[in-house]
Amino acid sequence: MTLPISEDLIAEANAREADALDEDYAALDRKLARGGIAIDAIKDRIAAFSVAVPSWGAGRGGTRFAKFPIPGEPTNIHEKLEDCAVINQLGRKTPRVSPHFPWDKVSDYAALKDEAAAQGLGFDAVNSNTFQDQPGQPHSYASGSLSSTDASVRAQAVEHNIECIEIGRLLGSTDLTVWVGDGTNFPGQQDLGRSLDRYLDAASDVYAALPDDWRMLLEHKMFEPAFYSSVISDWGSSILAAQELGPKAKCLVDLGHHAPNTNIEQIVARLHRFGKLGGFHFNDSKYGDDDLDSGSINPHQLFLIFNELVEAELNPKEGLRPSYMIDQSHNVTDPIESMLSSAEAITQCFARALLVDREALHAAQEANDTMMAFQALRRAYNVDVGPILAMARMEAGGAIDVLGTYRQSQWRARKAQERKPVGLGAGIV
Ligand SMILES: [Mn+2]
Repeated sequence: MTLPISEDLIAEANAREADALDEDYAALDRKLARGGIAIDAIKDRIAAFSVAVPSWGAGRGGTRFAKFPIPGEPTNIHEKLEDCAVINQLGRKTPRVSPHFPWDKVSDYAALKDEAAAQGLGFDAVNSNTFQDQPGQPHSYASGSLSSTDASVRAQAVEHNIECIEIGRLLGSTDLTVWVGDGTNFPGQQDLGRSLDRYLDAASDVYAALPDDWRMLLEHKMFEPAFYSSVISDWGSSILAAQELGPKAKCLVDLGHHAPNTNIEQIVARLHRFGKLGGFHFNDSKYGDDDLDSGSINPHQLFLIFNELVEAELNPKEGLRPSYMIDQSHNVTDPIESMLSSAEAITQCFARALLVDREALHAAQEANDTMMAFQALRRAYNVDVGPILAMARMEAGGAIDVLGTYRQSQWRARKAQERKPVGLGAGIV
């Protein structure tokens, strides 16, 4: 395996931080032990936790107004894999990359799988794209894809999704994530019932092509690019569609795809209750589908979501295997830094959820002791779990100070010399 950052550089950086980490870890060990929690058991859970990164997240995103590329930005899947390898080498939390087609198309997928493996990476869910037209494509998705009124457009969208499954099999994926931009901008533009019928009919053709061990993850989104209605607009539409399609269809929750102030943790609990919780796209938002860095705006919500996931683990339903991915648009930061910071924020929330005294929480809930139930969550949320994450990372070969070590590596400056510049294309991603 050839990892991109010098192991000596990581070791030297870690040597400067190791004493302070040992002290902090020992102090946290004593604090947690008073509450009957073994810090090493939490560290083992953290060591086993991972979240995928999206191939498209390795590049600068953009808003609908502009994109401002940075020197050294990756321009193809091979360069994106290199950057994802940096993220995983330093952070040790992101060993899988979620590819997107046709953006990541290559001629030899077996070779791409080997190329990733040589850098310590595997592939996560494959993402289909029927929300934009490609050069030479016979039919346009301008009026929808899986829900189009035109049977030949629906057939083309089905065929693309099946092609994504075929590619995913070569890459070692076992999930197909389907998000469609289908919807309307005007009342009356489409029949709201019939458009869902058409979607379900086409989606069932995709479902029928799933291998036995695959899942189809349905990603709902309330608005954008359509602003009056979306065909799979919310978790209600999503779970109804997943129930109709069959047991391999699950719901994927993108944190930004809801109305402001929606109680997402409750949606998580509901989806789990009916065995339909398939996975997450992590990001954060202030107003809409902002795709800001995970935990940057509302880390408490992220903690509450992980609290439900830990509850779900304790009360499993058939097939609980949530898939985790970061789905963000990095408009003003180096994407490597954003994904390092985001993977850390996500893992912190998982660690805090593991620290919740479940016995005390459940007892307080049963006794209707509102304040003590709340305090059971609050105590865990207030713990600085940084030393646990850093220790797990260092033991796995990563950097204690991920951002500091990344900057010392001069990775982006070196790539700016080697890689061709990115064009100034505008566009939301
Ligand atoms: Mn998403």
